[in-house]
Amino acid sequence: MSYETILYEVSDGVAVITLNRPDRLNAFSRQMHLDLSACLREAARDPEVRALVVTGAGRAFCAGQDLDEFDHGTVADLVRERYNPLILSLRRLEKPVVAAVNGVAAGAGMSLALACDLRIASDRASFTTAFARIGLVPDSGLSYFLPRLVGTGRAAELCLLGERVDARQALELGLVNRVVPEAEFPAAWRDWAGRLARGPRSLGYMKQLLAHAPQATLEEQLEHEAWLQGLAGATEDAQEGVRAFREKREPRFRGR
Ligand code: T3D
Repeated sequence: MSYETILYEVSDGVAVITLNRPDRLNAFSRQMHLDLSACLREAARDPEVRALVVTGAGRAFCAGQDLDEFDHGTVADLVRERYNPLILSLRRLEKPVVAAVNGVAAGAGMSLALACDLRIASDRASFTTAFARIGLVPDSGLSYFLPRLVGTGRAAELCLLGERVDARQALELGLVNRVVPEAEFPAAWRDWAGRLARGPRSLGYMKQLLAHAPQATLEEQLEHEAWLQGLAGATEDAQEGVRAFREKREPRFRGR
């Protein structure tokens, strides 16, 4: 299927979602919300898709809400109706999602990157929470993910002062997993995505496990691990993994 504001391409098990409003720094318009949620549904349903990448066209990753479409009167409703379901659908997707942060990520664009499972950044990327500058509070999960990634003190600094951090600072803070030079960036994120797409079905369960941990007690988390280990252990991929180990060869996972 094709989309008005998003490029969507599937190859070798990887769905690449490119936010495609480069003249607005890929800011979220109403149409881009509709397109993104539709293509996430498509990727979730498609058994060929085993990993996803979210990136941006042009020089930005995503500049958050399109401020030309901003309406002070309906802001809470828009957050509930558009951003919250988007963040939840990314987190509930049982397939790993990589944010390939090619440029600036601001406001809900930064939230989008933080809601992904892994973040790889070009050395031209930067991050700004941006909300303070326009008199809003963080939304789309930013206040949830940011302290978990960087700690509460640094999260407060990034939110209250709203300064823009470059890719190197983002790596030091733990906002991103890896930074690569611009010239090597597409090959680097494609390599990560390819490795995830060739991974076992259990990657989806791992994602659930890690999401469950921050609000669980040790006892609850141990039980959650046991439950998901039961599901993982029953997959074809777990059989293949153990068989391949015994046969001293690389496993060939099928995502089942
Ligand atoms: O109701 C609701 O929807 C609530 C939900 C809120 C969620 C949010 O995301 S709120 C936060 C919204 N985002 C921002 O406040 C960020 C605004 N943008 C910026 O601060 C800067 O543009 C950047 C830091 C992202 C990048 O700066 P820079 O200097 O690299 O680029 P620029 O020159 O500011 O922007 C280039 C163009 O993109 C420019 O247009 P022009 O002059 O070339 O015609 C600029 O207006 C446009 N642009 C950038 N961000 C947005 C945007 N246009 C609309 N909406 C934007 N968010």
